[in-house]
Amino acid sequence: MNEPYERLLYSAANAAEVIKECIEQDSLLLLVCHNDADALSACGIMVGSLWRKDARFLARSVNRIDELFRQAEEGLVGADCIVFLDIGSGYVKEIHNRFGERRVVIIDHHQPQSLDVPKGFFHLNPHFQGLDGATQVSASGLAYLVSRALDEENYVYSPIAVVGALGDLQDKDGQRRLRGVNAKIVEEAVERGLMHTTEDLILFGRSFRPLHVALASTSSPFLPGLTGREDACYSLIASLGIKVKEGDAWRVLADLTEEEKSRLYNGIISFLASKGLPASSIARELIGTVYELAEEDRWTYLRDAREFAWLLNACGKTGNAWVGMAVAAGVRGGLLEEAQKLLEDYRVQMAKNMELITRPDAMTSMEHIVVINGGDLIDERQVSSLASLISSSGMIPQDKVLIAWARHGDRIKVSARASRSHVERGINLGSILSEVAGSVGGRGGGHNVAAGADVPADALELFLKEVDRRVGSQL
Ligand SMILES: [Mn+2]
Repeated sequence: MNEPYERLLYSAANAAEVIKECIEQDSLLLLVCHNDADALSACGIMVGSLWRKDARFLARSVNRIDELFRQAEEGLVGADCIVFLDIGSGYVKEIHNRFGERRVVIIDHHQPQSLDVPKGFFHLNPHFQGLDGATQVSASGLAYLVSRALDEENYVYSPIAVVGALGDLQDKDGQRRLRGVNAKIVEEAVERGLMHTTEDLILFGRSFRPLHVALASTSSPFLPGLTGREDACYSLIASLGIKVKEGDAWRVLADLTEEEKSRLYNGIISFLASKGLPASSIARELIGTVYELAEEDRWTYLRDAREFAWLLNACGKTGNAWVGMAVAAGVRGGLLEEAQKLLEDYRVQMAKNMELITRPDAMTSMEHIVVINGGDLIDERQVSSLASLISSSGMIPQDKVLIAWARHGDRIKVSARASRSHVERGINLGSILSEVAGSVGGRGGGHNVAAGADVPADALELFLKEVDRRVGSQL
């Protein structure tokens, strides 16, 4: 990996040069990102880095890149230099058509639409160095490499890069831990004393939250019947004969003996199996590396990196992206309290969504895909998080690709997830969704394992049939 990594660093340094020039010329920079945890982490890292340089900039998150294109057509985008984060690699031509006159930096890890980079553009994407953007590095990792090239002191953002990668589920490959470029960033964060890592059960808050609360907070994997249900978690733990208190003090996961941990683990598995869930695939998701942010207070939702990612998602998917961006950039105090409230509401909302979509009529099984019909019941901004949850909770058959959708006006937002074994057998969801969406008048793209699309509502049936057929033929 070393040589591609060196080349990636070189490319990141070049991206930093372009941004540095913009800052030195006192140009107005515009940061544009998507609305998920990785995007907000990437943008937060860049916001923090630009603050430190006293640069003039605006930052905004968009649900779809078309929002920005529409504003550009109305002459409402005034910046001299535009930096795209976690978005843009699939739209190089469109971006060039609208912003060809300006300086543009694209920092993204989605599959690039083409290898050509227009003049005046800078395009940082790990696929150019032969690195897999789905597992090796996320947009926040790339933004971090750029920010480090801007200023050594920006190492303080290394934990945020880890948060973003976990938000994009880059830790999923049989074992739940980060690899590749992500692992290098983890190493750096650990060396600087900003992060602790441990191999353990992946409960949110293993070292500081009462056991039953930690289990109820755990949402990656999502544990149906347990996530969001402290009462159920308490009774499960008690029924396993595990003491929840030592004297007056609540016990935390880290206090448990190995024997107690395995009793807990097996207890969770039998609980899920008793609900008819494919417990063994969920079980695999429950063990791995836990990433803790050493400098965050223990009472916050920022201490556990996976939970931090959830908090950012909660901000982004409820129309409060700016709150998440600010927290990722380092703002605390009242804004953090607001973000934590958003996460609490979001957890409840997602638990409700999970109940809605696991009703038999909400799921349709086709030959190679399972379709989750969100209809008007699910907020379109939450479709992709929901798809990730369902795929991580192992609730659908492993041999099928998951497609979830929800309506917004006369459009349909689609989100798709495949397993690693699909990819090994040749599936590339990014290209399938891009081509099929394009053929029915929509647009789509993404990674081999995870992709999204936006299509006209009246083309939904045709779209699903064609995706099913394409998945079959790629297999
Ligand atoms: Mn991303």
